[in-house]
Amino acid sequence: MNARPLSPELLHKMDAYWRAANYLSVGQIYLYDNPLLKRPLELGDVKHMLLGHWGTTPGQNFIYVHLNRVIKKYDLDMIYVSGPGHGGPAVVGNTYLEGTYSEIYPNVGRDEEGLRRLFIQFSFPGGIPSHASPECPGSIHEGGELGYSLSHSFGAVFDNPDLIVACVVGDGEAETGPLATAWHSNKFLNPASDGAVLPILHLNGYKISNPTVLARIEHEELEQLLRGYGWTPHFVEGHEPEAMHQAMAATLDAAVEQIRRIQHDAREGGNLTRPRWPMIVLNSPKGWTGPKVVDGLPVEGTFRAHQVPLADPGSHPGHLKLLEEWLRSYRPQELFDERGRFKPELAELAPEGARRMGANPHANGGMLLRELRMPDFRDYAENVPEPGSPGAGDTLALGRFLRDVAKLNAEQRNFRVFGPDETLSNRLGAVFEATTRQWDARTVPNDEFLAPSGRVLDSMLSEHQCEGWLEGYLLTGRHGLFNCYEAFIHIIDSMFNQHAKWLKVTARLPWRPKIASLNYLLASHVWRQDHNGFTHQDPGFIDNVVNKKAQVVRVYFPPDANCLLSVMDHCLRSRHYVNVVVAGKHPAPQWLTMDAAVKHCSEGIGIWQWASNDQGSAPDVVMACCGDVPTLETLAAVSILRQHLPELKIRVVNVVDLMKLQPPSEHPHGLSDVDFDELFTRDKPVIFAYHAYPWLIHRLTYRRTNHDNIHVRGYKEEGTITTPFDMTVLNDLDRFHLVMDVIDRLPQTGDKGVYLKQQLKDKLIQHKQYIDKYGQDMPEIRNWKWG
Ligand SMILES: Cc1ncc(C[n+]2csc(CCOP(=O)(O)OP(=O)(O)O)c2C)c(N)n1
Ligand SMILES: [Mg+2]
Repeated sequence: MNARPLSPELLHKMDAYWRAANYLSVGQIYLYDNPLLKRPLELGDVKHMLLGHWGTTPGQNFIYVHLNRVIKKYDLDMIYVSGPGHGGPAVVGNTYLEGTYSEIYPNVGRDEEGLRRLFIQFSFPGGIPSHASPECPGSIHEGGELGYSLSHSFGAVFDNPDLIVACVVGDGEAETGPLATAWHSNKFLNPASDGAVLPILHLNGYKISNPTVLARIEHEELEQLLRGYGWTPHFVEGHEPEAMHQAMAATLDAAVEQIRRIQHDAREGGNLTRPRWPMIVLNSPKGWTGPKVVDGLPVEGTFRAHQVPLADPGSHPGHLKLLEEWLRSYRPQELFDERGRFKPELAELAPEGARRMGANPHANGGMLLRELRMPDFRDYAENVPEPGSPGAGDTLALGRFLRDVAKLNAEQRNFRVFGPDETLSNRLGAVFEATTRQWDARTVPNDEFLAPSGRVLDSMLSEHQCEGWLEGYLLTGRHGLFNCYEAFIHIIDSMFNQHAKWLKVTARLPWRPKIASLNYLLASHVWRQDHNGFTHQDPGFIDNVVNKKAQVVRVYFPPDANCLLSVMDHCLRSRHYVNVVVAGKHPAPQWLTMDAAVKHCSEGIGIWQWASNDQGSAPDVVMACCGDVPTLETLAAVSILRQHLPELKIRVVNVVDLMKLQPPSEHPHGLSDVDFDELFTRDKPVIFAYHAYPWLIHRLTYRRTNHDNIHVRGYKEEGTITTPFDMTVLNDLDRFHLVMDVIDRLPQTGDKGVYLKQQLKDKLIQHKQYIDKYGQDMPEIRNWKWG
């Protein structure tokens, strides 16, 4: 390794570039006016509210300047992921210096007025957030919620063989579960057909007010830890700028050359043995180059540098002086000319055109998005000669469709299926007829479907990784699906939140074209956890999802396989949403032919006329259902009612698209009040059997005319290892309870109703006795058929 690769001149310029980025960063945090310090700093030049994070920023500026050098030297296709994204001033400042910022936001031009605007807008009402937010060119990762940088980076490089993601990992961020597990991503990367991630662990020693664990273990332990995760760590340590520039440059050269060698060996030499990819540990002071001591307390190189080191120049005259000294220490007059233009001899250090990290199209995935080649989902239809025909399992049919989506897009390499070891369990196994699981660690003879490349990434038991990889994959312009047990998708509640926020904000940025939707398939759901029981019974993810902006979220409950196919076809074609699809994997009755399913799913909600008998008159009761198991129980309840109380007029309404229930003012899918009243009536009892927690239905319908008459049954946290039917009984969602609910609300059922109710109560006791004795549901339940 050449220990001093930088000529004195280049070193001098790079240091000046770094000073410029640092100057812009401090300017963003503090300055309201006087952007070039042409006159002495006054209190009026300083913002009233001082917000932002200085601590991480100079280190990230240092990294960015050095990445620019290697991009130019090696003509790299590289993007930057800022794990500690609160260092927003760094990415904003650097994209400004390289010119991309002003190209997107011409209002923030490359002159004195532009600088003033750049400074004011930061953390200012009506301006930009203080993170590597969607507004920032070149960002695919806001980094507000720490932990996902490395998974996002790997998602970005799958199937992008020429791309390198430089991923800055905060040493505090590295303590989070998602980040800790993400080091293992290197076992899933194919050096021939994927790109590379260069992690840069930013070991600045501190978080907000604590040291970091990785900074307080021995050097040897840290090195062993990273080696144990399969990386080759290179350490760059110190604080003296000149030595650090040389060390960083030498190390980056070595890392890039190592990446190139690995890729060459794999691509030209066919060597797909798992490589030990390089990574960098940058051990530099937190708040490097900032104030050393403030009010008698050390700041640079301590946790006190995390946010705004000089917090209150208004009431501390000394702080104003320190701030001016700090800003002037970067010698702005050497960096910007009289008019505020970045000096050309420095500006030329940045890469050009799309090689600039702020302009790289991979960081604006919608620009690269290509449509999926889709098979005709109707070709995978289940044959449904009559409602209630047996089906082998809804996800089974979907698996065949996904198999062919994978096959048709194998050449484009832009579709992947993700899952935490559950693709087979969720009964999507058909995909393995067309592809394999991508896995670059060792294999032994009995392994199944593992190969160095494949469309499925489901061999790591980490919902965080699945989510992070998929998000990174989507954000860089590709398509995918996350299949997961319903209960455990909660693990990524918070990651979903962040992605939904990203989608909301980017939807109104005209320079960011839309990306493919994030599709969840939640199979193995609450009602069928026969052998797993209570721990696996939790449909609450949906409640979290509907909190997010209506433009972004969609929730679907296809009641059978043909509906599932139709819904998933729609989801895979859609853009910029989060689609949640809940489906069953067990053998279950099928209700709709493909033609009927397409119509029903297009409408999202509708009367099932074949199951209703209120044609030509007002119904006495509306039996609504949403979800495969609630639909089954509702239809079984209807058949009991039809047999015992034939004079009752019953309307069956099935809901596929949950968002239809909301008013159109709340969700773009919402039914108009007129349409809602037509379906659910203005005054008749509605017995609503719902897949998940019942109160969500109330929340969605509380403004509807007939809300007071809507009576919802759903999961009420009663569960255990028991029979499928008993699960519904435990939660009062079973057919018998549904019938009793009707009788209770219809006085006209009179004595006939009272007698029927008594029989059903007896039935429930009989059911309990039967399952206790035989360990399965009664034959009349197991063999029940519609019609
Ligand atoms: C998941 C999560 N937990 C807590 C926080 C609050 N927080 C913001 S910055 C920070 C410290 C980050 O430390 P580090 O990753 O080392 O970043 P740096 O030192 O570069 O600022 C914390 C705890 C957060 N943003 N995200
Ligand atoms: Mg830190």
